[in-house]
Amino acid sequence: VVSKKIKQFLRKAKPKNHWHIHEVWQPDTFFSLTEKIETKPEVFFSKLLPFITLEPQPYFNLWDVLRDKRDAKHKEYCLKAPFSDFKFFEILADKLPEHANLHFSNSSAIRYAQLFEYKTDSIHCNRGTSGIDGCTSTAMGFAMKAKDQTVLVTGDVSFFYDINGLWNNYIPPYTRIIVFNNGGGDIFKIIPGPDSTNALDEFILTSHHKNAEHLAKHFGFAYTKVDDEDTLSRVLDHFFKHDVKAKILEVDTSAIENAAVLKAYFEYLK
Ligand SMILES: Cc1ncc(C[n+]2csc(CCOP(=O)(O)OP(=O)(O)O)c2C)c(N)n1
Repeated sequence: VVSKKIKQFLRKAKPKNHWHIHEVWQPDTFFSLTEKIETKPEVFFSKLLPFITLEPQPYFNLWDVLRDKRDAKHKEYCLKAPFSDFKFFEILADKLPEHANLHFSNSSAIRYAQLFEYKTDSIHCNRGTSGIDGCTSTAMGFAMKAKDQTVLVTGDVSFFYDINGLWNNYIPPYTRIIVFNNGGGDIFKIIPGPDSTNALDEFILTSHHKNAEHLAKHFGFAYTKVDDEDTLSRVLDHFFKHDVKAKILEVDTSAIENAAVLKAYFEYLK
């Protein structure tokens, strides 16, 4: 569970029962675990299904109506959202091919990612300790062994931090990396706390003006940079197609108040 708000909501809700279904690992994330079910979810549900009716219950309908309302607001906001990290994730969800293995880095990448739906189910992120170290290495290791294309979507600081992950002679040419460069660790403008200190820019956000162009060349990747919505859409129409080289696309949103666009989104949903 990535969202702290959802985690807190479920903890406060104090459910009467919480069953965790997994072969080996049943953490008590919501402080209310009542049953550890040591099997695969598909085995559990195949045994459960014959005993239950799938007619919608009032509780389901309650959430279903809320979700419809949220979906409508989400669509409205997307229509008017300016070019930004938020907009990039919206466009990505639309353009990403069906069979991609999608890897997200920490931290705003995986958070934005959760606001949209993708055509693929192969979605990965390290949320153990939520490190920005290793996101690229993990994705490149995965890419080497995967049959289908691997696509890493990463923030700029995570990308520069784990740059040695590209020092690998076996990265398949259909591998794709998208760096959304918002000029620092923008997550610290999004989460409450750091945004109220005057040390934010230099010591927490670590603002910078670097880009990935020379690193892309150094590691033998093709490189494209975009900083507006129309070009981004056009580039993404071809970006995932097979080619002779692995590619890096840099989406430059460093001149934009990305955190404000995201905060306005959550306000709009209320
Ligand atoms: C190894 C490690 N060091 C520091 C952090 C703290 N941290 C979390 S997110 C982040 C900044 C990430 O910035 P970026 O990759 O540009 O993405 P964004 O802020 O847009 O999410 C940092 C430094 C961490 N998670 N892991």
